Amino acid sequence: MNDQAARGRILLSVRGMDPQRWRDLLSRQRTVVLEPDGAEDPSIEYAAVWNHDPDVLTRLPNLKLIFSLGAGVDHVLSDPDLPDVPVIRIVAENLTQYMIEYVTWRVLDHHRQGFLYRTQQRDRVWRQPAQPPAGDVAVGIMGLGALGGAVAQALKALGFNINGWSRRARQMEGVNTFHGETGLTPFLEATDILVVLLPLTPATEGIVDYSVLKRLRRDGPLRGPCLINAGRGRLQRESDILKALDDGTLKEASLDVFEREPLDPQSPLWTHPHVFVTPHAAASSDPTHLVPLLLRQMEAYERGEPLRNVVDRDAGY
Ligand code: NDP
Ligand code: OXD
Repeated sequence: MNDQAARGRILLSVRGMDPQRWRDLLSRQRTVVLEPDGAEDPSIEYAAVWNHDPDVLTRLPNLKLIFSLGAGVDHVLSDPDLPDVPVIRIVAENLTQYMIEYVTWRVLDHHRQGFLYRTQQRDRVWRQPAQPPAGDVAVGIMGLGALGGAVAQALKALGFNINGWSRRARQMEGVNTFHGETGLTPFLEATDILVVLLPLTPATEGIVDYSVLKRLRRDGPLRGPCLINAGRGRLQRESDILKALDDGTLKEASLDVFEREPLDPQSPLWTHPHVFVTPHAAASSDPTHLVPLLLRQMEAYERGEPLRNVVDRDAGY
């Protein structure tokens, strides 16, 4: 038996993204079985999944680890028959860098009045509106984890004031931190641009609703609060966002994620003049960068080393 054949095999179960590149790269070191093959196969020890079919994992008698092919794990934990083995999520420099770029781009567009300038250009209007400095603007980040924490530091370096909200108390250099239920209102009231980088869990589902948008700072330098959601679509109530935009509670929104994806062609979000839509593209999982991390984790596990980035199933992320 050659070295590759002796190693634990990987089941790749992927919906809504092309598995080919993942398969090619993983296959350089281990045998990969593409679902629907693999049921009852005792040589499969690992599963690498994105929106897998719920029936699949329970049928693997020797499954040892489950890898999410993304940072979020709501798609894994929603499996009612999820086997009781560690679930590993992605934390990677490359993914974090993409998210820093996306959020910085959207924050700067709201801050530097991109929506207004695009309208002015369309109408051939030559007018310079007042521009507040970044130091007068507060960006509030919901979720201060691997992504939210890195985004906070990048925006801090640009001169924005940064507020951060998390589940547990956190200290972070240069960030005004808030946590839990009691920290939410003071966090929102001190925020001009709200950035959502939370995981989707039972505690966070639907959290970005009208009552949250209503509590954002109304008399800030941008003349109205802005929303950026790059976490998960089901964190937000889209009807509440539209209501808040239309009654002036919210000035503008950049949305990368939606309650239902792909976004319905009939959704008014597509054409709303104060909404910027991207198709869940803020920080896509790139197999070239991520497969080596997965393979290294498998090797470390086989050497008996501690696992990294293990999901806390009770917390849901
Ligand atoms: P982490 O698990 O590292 O961080 C999650 C953060 O959210 C933590 O600060 C955590 O608090 C906080 N949090 C969780 N639950 C609550 C709660 N109930 N109340 C307040 N704060 C809470 O996740 P990442 O930063 O790696 O990723 C965040 C999310 O981004 C992913 O789950 C995924 O859904 C999304 N994502 C989106 C992408 C895209 O392309 N649009 C790409 C990649 C990820 P605490 O610090 O106390 O634990
Ligand atoms: C992720 C995502 O969770 O792409 O990584 O949304």
